[in-house]
Amino acid sequence: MRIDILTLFPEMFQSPFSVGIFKRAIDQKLVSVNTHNIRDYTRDTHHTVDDYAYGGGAGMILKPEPIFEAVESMKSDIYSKEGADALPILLLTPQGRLFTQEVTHELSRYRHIILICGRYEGVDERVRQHLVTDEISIGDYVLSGGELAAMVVVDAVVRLLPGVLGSEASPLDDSHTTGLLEYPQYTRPAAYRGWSVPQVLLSGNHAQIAKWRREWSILRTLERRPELLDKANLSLEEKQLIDGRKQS
Ligand code: 6GU
Repeated sequence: MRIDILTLFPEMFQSPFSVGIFKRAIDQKLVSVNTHNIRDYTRDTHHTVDDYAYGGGAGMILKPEPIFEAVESMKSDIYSKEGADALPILLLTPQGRLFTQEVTHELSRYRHIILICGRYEGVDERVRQHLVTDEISIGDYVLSGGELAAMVVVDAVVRLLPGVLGSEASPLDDSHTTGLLEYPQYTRPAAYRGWSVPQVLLSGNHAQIAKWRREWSILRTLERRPELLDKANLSLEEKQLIDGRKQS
């Protein structure tokens, strides 16, 4: 997968992509992440990227021309005109569609995506109307710019790409993919400061362990995020477990 990021602050993206699974994915060429400075696409001597809002008000607005030109130059570098039509061009903005695990799966199916980091005060509306194909928000709070949100999106999408996680870990088991939160996890030592690991996990009985984990996933979801249970795939027995808990 190829990911292009348009930003005023490309230097923000250096450290997250130079460690861990990201670095490995980039080194193995499973993904290429390219940042582009919007300022490089200005044509005036002052390299102006923003300007006052028509109608007044505080805050500067990102100008349309450098953003359009950056995206267009990228498209013409890579595609014939038709090929670029399906290319997702995503604007990161608090006004966007809420980013969920479903959206990560959706985005992970593209061969190429372009992310445009807005800034909180705003982006000229013509970018929204005539350039971007979708707008994404990572939650109901306000960040000073779209950069951190873009990193969140890229992280969540890249770890789903084939070969990025080791062979054992499967993104299909993730919280929010199963619709349930994760069960409690332990590692050695079996007893620490008198706190013991649940006996069943030491038993070697895989069926019992799977049952214990599934139950804890369900109970933990019930306790912390009950609204997720509506979408989870539960057996009749599991629904009864929940009803039992609700009544007690
Ligand atoms: Cl994508 N951008 C900004 N500036 N703030 C946000 C956001 C994005 N998502 C949540 N808050």
